[in-house]
Amino acid sequence: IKNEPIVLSTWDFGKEANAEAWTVLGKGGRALDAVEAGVKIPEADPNNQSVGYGGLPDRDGRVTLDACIMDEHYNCGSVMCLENIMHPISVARLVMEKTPHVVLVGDGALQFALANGFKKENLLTPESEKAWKEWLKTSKYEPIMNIENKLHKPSGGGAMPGGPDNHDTIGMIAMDAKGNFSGACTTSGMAFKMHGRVGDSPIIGAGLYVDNEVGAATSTGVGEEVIRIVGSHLVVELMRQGLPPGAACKKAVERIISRNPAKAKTLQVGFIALNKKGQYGGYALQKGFTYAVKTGKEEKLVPAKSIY
Ligand code: SD4
Repeated sequence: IKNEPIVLSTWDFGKEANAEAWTVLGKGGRALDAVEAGVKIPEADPNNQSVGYGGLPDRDGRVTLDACIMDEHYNCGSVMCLENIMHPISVARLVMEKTPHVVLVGDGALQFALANGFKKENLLTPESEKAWKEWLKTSKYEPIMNIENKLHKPSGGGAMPGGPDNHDTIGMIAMDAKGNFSGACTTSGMAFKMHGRVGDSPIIGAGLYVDNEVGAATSTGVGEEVIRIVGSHLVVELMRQGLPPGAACKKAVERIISRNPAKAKTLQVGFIALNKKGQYGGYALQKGFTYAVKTGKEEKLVPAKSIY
């Protein structure tokens, strides 16, 4: 069967990433290759202060990266707290394809990357270093979200400590012409986090889940809250039970609220999802979460519905 390929990704910068993914999907290529190629765009973009190169560092001034990838055969790979490597998603893919493991962390992940030809690079840009030094003056860790869209500046522009730029991750999910699904998720994590902190993004089931029988989901926002409910897996299971993607995302967001209503008001979490029919949707706790969609017929940014 020939399916209409489709790719979805988080935030405004998902648009450029989708365009790159399309260079694979549009030619009938594999969803796995598409999502890897797609998320490499923000990973290498120094103006994007929340993914890869140019990402905001942890509170010790170190840029530590989290990424995972999953294919149509339930294969998955992940790296956590990886430093000095421009494309953690490609290392995650190699963990999936070349090792008997799913996750490599920290120095082990770095050694594996270096042994496979990746180069050590400095990922802390002068802008991000400046933002960190600014943050050091108060050293207040406040993961408060982009309540307003206008506060959200995905393409650089002075991330405010604890402010709106504090968390953007690219999560990308795609279906190819064969009807196969894959997903990728990559981030420098919450700005000014404790050294060693890992969020939802590289955790299979939390930040990303792909089930070729059902569809795929990925998340962005305060990772701790997503991990608590194993968010992306929850969204996929809700779709398995028959909910459309948007409704499944909404239910996952409501689950976060039910766990701690007062806290949920102060932070952002967003999910996007795609099912076997090519239907898609997204939902967030707060206003201001957008996601990008591309098919052969359309290319757009969708402001996600939200609870608050
Ligand atoms: C994390 N979920 O490390 C990531 C951050 C994020 O938009 O999504 N930022 O918790």
